[in-house]
Amino acid sequence: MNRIKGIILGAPGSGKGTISDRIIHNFNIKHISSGDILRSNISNKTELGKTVSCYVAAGKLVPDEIMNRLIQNEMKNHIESWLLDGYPRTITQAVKLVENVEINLVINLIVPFNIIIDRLKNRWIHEPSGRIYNIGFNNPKVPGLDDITQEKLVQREDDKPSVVQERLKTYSSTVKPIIEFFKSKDILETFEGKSSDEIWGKLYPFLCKYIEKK
Ligand code: G5P
Ligand code: MG
Repeated sequence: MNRIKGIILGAPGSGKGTISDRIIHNFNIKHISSGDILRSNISNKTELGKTVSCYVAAGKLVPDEIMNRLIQNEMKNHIESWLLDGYPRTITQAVKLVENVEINLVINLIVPFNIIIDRLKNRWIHEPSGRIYNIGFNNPKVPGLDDITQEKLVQREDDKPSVVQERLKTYSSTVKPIIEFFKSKDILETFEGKSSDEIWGKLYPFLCKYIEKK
């Protein structure tokens, strides 16, 4: 497997973005985050952004037809290795995805929910780039400002505790068939841990076996 056509799966706050950052830093892979694309459309007030903002703010899933169209469009630009983060989120999305591309790796992250709930209280992001910070884990160099652009960091609307509960509930009720679907294709690899460092300690050597480092 020298070209990854992959997915990173995991609950909200399980570290998909954090681990993806480490992957793209070490390997030649493009990171495609459905949430980052939606948030950028919301903050730029595009037509799509206006349609999806109420779903995202409430922690509800955006309808499958919208997401399938959005991701198919995005994927047209990428023929090399890529990692999808946040998509697919329903079995309908998973089935649609494999109609169009042959996925060869699904990285499934498992982190206890009590840890996730604590982390999300402290998440700050640089919205234009999707860069992620966490007070106490990966602090920005200057409090409140992005390391690269020095622009202001913001908290995500959907990181309010009540919305986090809703997102975790949605995840728990939708993930099982997706896991089974990819398990049956023999491409699911699960990495469990209480921290991203612990997960990275297992994932990095695994990836090195299959793909060339940068
Ligand atoms: P997203 O954007 O896909 P989620 O909910 O799946 O959002 P999220 O919240 O982006 O996932 P993550 O990427 O898994 O979480 O986690 P992360 O950001 O890397 O880490 C969370 C925090 O913990 C960060 O602050 C990080 O620094 C910190 N952290 C990481 N590791 C550690 C650690 O070891 N220790 C500590 N202390 N901290 C750590 O989707 C958002 C919304 O968009 C819509 C939905 O409305 C969704 O709710 N959406 C879709 N709807 C339908 N279908 C789709 N396919 C959709 N995709 C998006
Ligand atoms: Mg994320």
